[in-house]
Amino acid sequence: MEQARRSKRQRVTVDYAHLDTSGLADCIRVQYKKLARAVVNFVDQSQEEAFSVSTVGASELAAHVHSTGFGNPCVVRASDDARSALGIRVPKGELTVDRVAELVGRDRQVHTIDVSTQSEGPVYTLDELATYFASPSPRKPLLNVVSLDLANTLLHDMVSPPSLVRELDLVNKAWPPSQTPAPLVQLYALLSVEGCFMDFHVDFGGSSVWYHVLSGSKVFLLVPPTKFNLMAFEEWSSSDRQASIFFADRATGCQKLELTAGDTLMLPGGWPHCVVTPEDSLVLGGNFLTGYNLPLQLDIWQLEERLKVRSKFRFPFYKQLMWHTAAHYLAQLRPTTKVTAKKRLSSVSKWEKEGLVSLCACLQAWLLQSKDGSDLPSIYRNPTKLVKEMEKLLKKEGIVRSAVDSRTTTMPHPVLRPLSAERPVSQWPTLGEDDDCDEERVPEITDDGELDLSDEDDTDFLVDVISTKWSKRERAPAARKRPERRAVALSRPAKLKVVLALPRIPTSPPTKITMSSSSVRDRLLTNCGLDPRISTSKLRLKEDR
Ligand SMILES: O=C(O)CCC(=O)C(=O)O
Ligand SMILES: [Fe+2]
Repeated sequence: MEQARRSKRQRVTVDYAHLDTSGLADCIRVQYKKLARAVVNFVDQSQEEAFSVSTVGASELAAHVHSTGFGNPCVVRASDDARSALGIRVPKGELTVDRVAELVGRDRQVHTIDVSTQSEGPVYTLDELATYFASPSPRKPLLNVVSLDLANTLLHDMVSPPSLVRELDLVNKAWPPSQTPAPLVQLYALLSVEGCFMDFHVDFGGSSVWYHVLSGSKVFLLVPPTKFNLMAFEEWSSSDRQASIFFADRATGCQKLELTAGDTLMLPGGWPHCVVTPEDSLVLGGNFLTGYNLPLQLDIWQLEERLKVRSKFRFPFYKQLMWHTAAHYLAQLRPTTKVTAKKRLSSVSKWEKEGLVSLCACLQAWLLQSKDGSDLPSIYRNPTKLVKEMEKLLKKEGIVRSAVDSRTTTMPHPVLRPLSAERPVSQWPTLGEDDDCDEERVPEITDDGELDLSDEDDTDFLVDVISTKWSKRERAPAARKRPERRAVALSRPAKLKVVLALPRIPTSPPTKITMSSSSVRDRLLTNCGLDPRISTSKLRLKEDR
């Protein structure tokens, strides 16, 4: 009986309807409903203080981040003056998807993520997206928009990120205005319908994120970027079992964070995370690289290289930005007179200085690798001298250790289980009455004459679980609002250009990995000085970074 039942279960199902256009890899279905439920029901693991999420008052955020070097996620809860204290500006009145379409341009094309495959979905116009949002839940297909770039739109001029983000962002700090174009990834709108789930990922280039919920709610599961967790993440990202394994089962110290309207999250770079959307939500957010997180940012850049993440999914002009960053800090560190030297050195924090050691090593490697110097901005005539001078200044201060982030702590000896030992999502015991998605379904023919293999069209479970929780916490979730259905206005702001969104899709799309999991595993273990032939269940990895 059990045997027969199991044979009917599948880890993933294949969307045969799109096989010819997308290829097999893009058609792997993810059991997002079960994964989302696991996130919502997740019980936090014991935390190392260095890695726990801090709840801070809006007026204390900047001081907290500067005094801790932005090592842990910070959340500022909604309050009457939170936005103004953070320096966040949003349009007056309610911002609906329909209004976004009005302000950005109804014919503007947006990239979507198909939640059931975690890959690129159809391209919609904002007009189509507004209609999609106005349709009743559950929507089919389930689509998430996380990369609506607001640059050059009317909405852009009505919105500002937190002032701290503008202060930390290396593009603001170090990118010379004469060098165009600059990487513009600081301001996006995220439009997500009820039931959306974004599987574990690290934002591109190890960039940090600001994330302000305008309406609706979100549930994050955050994974501390310890050496162990990042190694497990790389292995999971490279595995052909990625779609069927809940990454949190392989990581340690995961934390759940629920956000409702008015809340703001500052997530430092390099933290793997996944996100559930329990109700239609509108979020403003963006990405930025900082001088506080250089070692981890560079680690993630290297991870993207190893995973062969396509340039379309990567932080734009990353190498150029790192050269400008080095030049910026060199100007800060370089003593001009004896009096100013001391002052200048103390204006650069210990985290930045440690990070600069990693940056120098990386720039040197890039110089050695580069055949044509194409990623080196032409304003740097003598890049070797630049790096050497920086190293000398840092050495003089006694900062010589390379690739070290002093905040990374020892976690209690996690055991790296072989991926094959992981129970696939499809074999989880049912978690609720409506849980039917582990059954392989007989394809049905839809009204459109298409094969329907969707097995996860009921998302109400999320709303139930979340609203029970909120009522317990006496924090009412924002009312579920649906944009009014109304006639599409024909007048469009004529001067608006259609600006293609910079892709900001997760660094490790499940479909594009070419290495076999066993070779990745071998290499990871070898990198850690471990013999890959030893059974991994016997290995204990020490956090020693
Ligand atoms: O809000 C979401 O659904 C995903 C947010 C996120 O992590 C991202 O866009 O990188
Ligand atoms: Fe993200």
